[in-house]
Amino acid sequence: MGSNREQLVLGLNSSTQSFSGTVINPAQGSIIWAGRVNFAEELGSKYGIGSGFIERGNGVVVAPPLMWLEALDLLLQRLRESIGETEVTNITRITGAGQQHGTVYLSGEAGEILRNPDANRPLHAQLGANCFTRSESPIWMDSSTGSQCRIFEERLGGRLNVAVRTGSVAMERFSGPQILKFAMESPDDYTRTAHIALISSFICGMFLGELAPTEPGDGAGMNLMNIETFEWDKTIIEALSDYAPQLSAKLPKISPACSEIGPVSEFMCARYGFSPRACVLPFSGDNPDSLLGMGVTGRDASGQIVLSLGTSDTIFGATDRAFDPSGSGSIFGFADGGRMLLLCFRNGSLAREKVKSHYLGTDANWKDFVSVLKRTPRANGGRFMLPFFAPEITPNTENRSLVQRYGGLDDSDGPANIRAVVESQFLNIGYHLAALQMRPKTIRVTGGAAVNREILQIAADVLDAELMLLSAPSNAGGIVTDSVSLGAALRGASSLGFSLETLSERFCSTNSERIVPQNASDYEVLRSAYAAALSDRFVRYD
Ligand code: XUL
Repeated sequence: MGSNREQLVLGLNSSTQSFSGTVINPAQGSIIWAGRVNFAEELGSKYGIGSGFIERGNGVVVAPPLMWLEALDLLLQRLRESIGETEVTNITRITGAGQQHGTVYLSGEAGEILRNPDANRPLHAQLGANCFTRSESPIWMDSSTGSQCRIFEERLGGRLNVAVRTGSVAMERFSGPQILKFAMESPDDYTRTAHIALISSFICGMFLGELAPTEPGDGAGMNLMNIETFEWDKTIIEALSDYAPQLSAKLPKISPACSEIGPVSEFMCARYGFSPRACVLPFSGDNPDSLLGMGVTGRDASGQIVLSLGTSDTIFGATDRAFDPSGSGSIFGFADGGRMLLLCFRNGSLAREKVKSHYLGTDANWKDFVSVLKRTPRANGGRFMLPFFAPEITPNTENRSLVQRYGGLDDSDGPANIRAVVESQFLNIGYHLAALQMRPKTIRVTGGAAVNREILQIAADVLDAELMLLSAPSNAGGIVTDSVSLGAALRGASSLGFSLETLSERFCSTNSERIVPQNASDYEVLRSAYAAALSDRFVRYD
């Protein structure tokens, strides 16, 4: 084996709209490669998807697992072409993350094929229809399982008890209610299902050449894992067994996030040039790995909050809490063995995108959007909205969209509506942070929209917090926007003997740009008006 200095680590991110990867040299603190396959641009017409998913109506949102495999094939080919065969053989750890909560339903045949695929053909051409008991996977945007959530609550003695056991109240997008719905609506297909993978463990299995375990970060996004023991909760599984028999046997194992779970498969070595000495670690959820990629680890971790402006907007940080009594926050396992808290706002980039094309036309770009923000007044003359164009997760709008305008905001006034969406999204985030008694003075920010300084200034002012961008290691340039694949790579590197703290110091420099709140007091009136509008519509449970 080469010395520690030559060993590279590959971190992957199978997210909602793209599949990306980062290769790092942990000893040198450098990024060797970063690449991405965009689903809509590169595979959209083949799989009939728009922004990476398909809306089937009634809150059902799915994506085809074969698309993720085809994107992985493209990404790994690009990796080899770009860094060359020798560097690929220097990769000794491989891991990654997936969009959370989504599930893949596999028949007994899938395991067989995975063990011995033909290296001359990509996996998506070999895992045929017989391997899946359901050709489309429900993803985190699905909000169709309200009645299954009620079953969880009834069977487990109420809403709060589900949260105490699993770290989250029963949530529509979580895998447990989704699995229950599948078992109730398609019992024969459920019976034929030998294995239910998370999106992350499904991709991990491609590297291992067998069905892969999950870990406590992504496992917690199912409402099936006990948040104290990090094992499947037998009481819950038993309570659901008349609807979903034999569930334990179908679930992946749970391994620690930083453990080595086996060598990379012969197929992966033959097809993409990996070395047989490369080890695979469990794949995690995109948010847990993003937390690591944003440098939150170690002794001072619990005060650090991250805002990720992606397909969804999310807020998360390390925590000692085991559940959130208000029901909005979710607790997941974190790679350092502890826990993290997350709030997920579904109407993130897609809602910003929607108003952009509605008011500025489908050809408009983000520059046009920003120029509107520049010429509209801060706090919008008191105009704001409940900006939930698609069913929202926080607050839970229960499978309905909810757009309501206030302060004389006129639907036909494009510029005022564009500003209102951005401001109101951050008013909503601030409202829910305050409900959790969280009033961070500094927030680390990442995700695609983090490149947009005008949006960040509004966020800093509305949230009354300083925003901190992480600079990518100098050789990679720029700021960290794919903190997920970077975080996965850091987790992989921890199994080479580097501590997470050392990796964080090397890769997650906070010594970069800061966006300071300049006009926070301008938003005082809007903050209270938003809180009043929201509490008018939503009952809080705490
Ligand atoms: C988190 C959540 C989303 C997905 C997609 O609970 O649903 O953030 O992980 O990124």
